[in-house]
Amino acid sequence: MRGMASPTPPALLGGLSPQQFMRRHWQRKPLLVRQAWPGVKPPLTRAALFALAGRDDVESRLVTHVGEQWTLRRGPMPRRALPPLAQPRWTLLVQGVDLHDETAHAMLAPFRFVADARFDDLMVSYATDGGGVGAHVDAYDVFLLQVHGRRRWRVGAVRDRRFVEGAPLKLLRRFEPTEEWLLEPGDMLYLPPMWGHDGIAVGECMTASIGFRAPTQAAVLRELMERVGESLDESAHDVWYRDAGAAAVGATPARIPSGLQQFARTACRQLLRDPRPLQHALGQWLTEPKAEVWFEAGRPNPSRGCGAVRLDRRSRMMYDAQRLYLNGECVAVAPADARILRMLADHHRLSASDARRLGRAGRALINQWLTHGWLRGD
Ligand SMILES: [Mn+2]
Repeated sequence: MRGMASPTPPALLGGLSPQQFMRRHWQRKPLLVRQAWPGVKPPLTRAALFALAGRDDVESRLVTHVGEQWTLRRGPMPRRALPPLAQPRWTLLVQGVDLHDETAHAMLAPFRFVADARFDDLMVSYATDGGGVGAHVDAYDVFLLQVHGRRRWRVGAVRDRRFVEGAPLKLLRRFEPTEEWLLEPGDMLYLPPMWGHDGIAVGECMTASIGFRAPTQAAVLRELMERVGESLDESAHDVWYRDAGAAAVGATPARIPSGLQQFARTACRQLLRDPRPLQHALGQWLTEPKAEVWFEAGRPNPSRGCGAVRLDRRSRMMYDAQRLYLNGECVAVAPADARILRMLADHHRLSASDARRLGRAGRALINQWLTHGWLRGD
């Protein structure tokens, strides 16, 4: 990465081991780490970031403000839509930079002491002097890594979660910061979800936000129920509702019979008694590529040999006790192959010698994934 080594915990976490950090700070309280990443450089240049904001497969936002007057514009935006660099108080936010930039993607490696399932994206924000998005909260755990210039952060627990009415951004109506820090390049601030924060650029600056998704119960239910329904094995639930001996309905034929309600409830309960369909649906959902992601088709391994491979940076790969999940697909493989393919998921690469230990089915998967562009030859 431009000649700089990435730091590892405990240095990255100000002397805390990942275990200590997770126990004391994760989802609980902020942590400021001075020089978490000494010598850090922006993963991409300002010009490259602006170019990303011009693409329609990249999510970007431009926020400007004059006093209390905020303006939000959503991308894609051509370079000429961005204010001049000399103009203060504007910021450009580009989501999912890790999907588009190899250096940004490599910056995630030191943060893999948190489960991949929780990771969302790496956002890069560029701001001119005084730029920011106002005081707000996020539903995300986030590491705010200062990669260029300085930014002043004000942070505080939020009691009043109401927003300013009529503003294009969700700005906290009342924000009472209890801490204030000026972050220099290499400094990092961890924030748990729903902590109020307001970051204001002091001169031109760039910040990388490594964000971790905390799904809601509603999202889990919506996504999992749909998938479990789709994967339903009809034959296993080929049981008819019976109402032999049911009473005549008399004057209320439109009323839904309580026996039918009970039948539906029992069916759902029986379906969920087996945890596997839910686990499979969860794995598929968690590894589903984002809407804007597409893969360039690749080539399978030549001949019978199986060379070293690595996961494409856009691929999401996870596993549970039964299955492997890659980009929304769920595969069952024999235990010996599963052990090797789990290494691919954990390390994002597989050496040629490990790949050669795969059985025929495992090699076929590797070739299929190479063809999809989900894996790359190393
Ligand atoms: Mn935020």
